[in-house]
Amino acid sequence: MNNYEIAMNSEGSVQLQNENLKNIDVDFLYHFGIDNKTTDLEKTFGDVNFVVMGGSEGRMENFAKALYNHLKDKLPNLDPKCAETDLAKKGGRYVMFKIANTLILNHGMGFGSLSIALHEILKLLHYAKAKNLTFIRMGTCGGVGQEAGTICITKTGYTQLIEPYFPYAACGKVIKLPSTACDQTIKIFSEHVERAGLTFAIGNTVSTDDFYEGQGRTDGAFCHYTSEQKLDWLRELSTVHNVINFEMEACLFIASCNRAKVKSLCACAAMLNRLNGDQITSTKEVLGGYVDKLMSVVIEFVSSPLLEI
Ligand code: R2B
Ligand code: URA
Repeated sequence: MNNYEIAMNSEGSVQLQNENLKNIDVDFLYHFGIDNKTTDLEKTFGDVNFVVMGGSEGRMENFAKALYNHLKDKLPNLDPKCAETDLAKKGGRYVMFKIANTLILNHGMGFGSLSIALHEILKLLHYAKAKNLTFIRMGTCGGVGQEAGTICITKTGYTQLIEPYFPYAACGKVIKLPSTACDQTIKIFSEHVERAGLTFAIGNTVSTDDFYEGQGRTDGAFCHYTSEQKLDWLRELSTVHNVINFEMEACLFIASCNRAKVKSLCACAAMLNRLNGDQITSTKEVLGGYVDKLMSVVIEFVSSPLLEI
């Protein structure tokens, strides 16, 4: 079975694999402060086709505003309050906005908070009977042989031990979930990036539990290896494993989407080239500019089916 077959199901709806849910009268999506009894999920979320996730609350709020501004004159029925209405406010953990066909939420840093957000958003969209779904993670990363500003698009998410799957631990056992993203979605998205005139790379992403030693940095509170050992590892990742970047979520993000049989895409703007250093020293404005350019491409990508571009 190739990755495209893993990621697809005929109607693009979320395929949950949990018989226990049939015996739950009301499912409380605790971290969103939403349940499937007091909210009509089908009415509120049934038309969602894209889920755009990223780490920070502020970035996702900005993305919601930018998508709203892009669509407001073209879609006259768009709720003028949608970019200010945080649908997960009651949960107090994440922010969530719905702009036309796109659900936008933050996932925090690392696998723990991402995993919770994914369980709950996948259940929410299953109850909502949403179809033709694509999940996008829009983030930042450290480039490996890629210069700052490069859009790094993940083919396969790797563990920090350079394994091409996500090792999901439950009840004291590990299951290995395939973590290769949907080729066709990568192709369509990279055409949008190309049209926007941005530099991009498609390759493998190492998703780590840690920003410092986990990514071979020498500037953390601890470091038990030399700069030469670090550089040997980074060069081996690039030349032997076609690794283009480090971040902290792609492997689980893609694996969970594959498990639910929905399409997924991870695109991250590089903050630096790790072959040249560890510290991120560019100004906030410069770094923000890289993320803004990525956001513009994601806006084109999610709005093109609506505007039939
Ligand atoms: C990228 O940036 C964050 C760490 O600074 C982390 O969430 C990630 O994947
Ligand atoms: N995010 C990461 O996880 N690593 C980097 O180097 C930059 C952003």
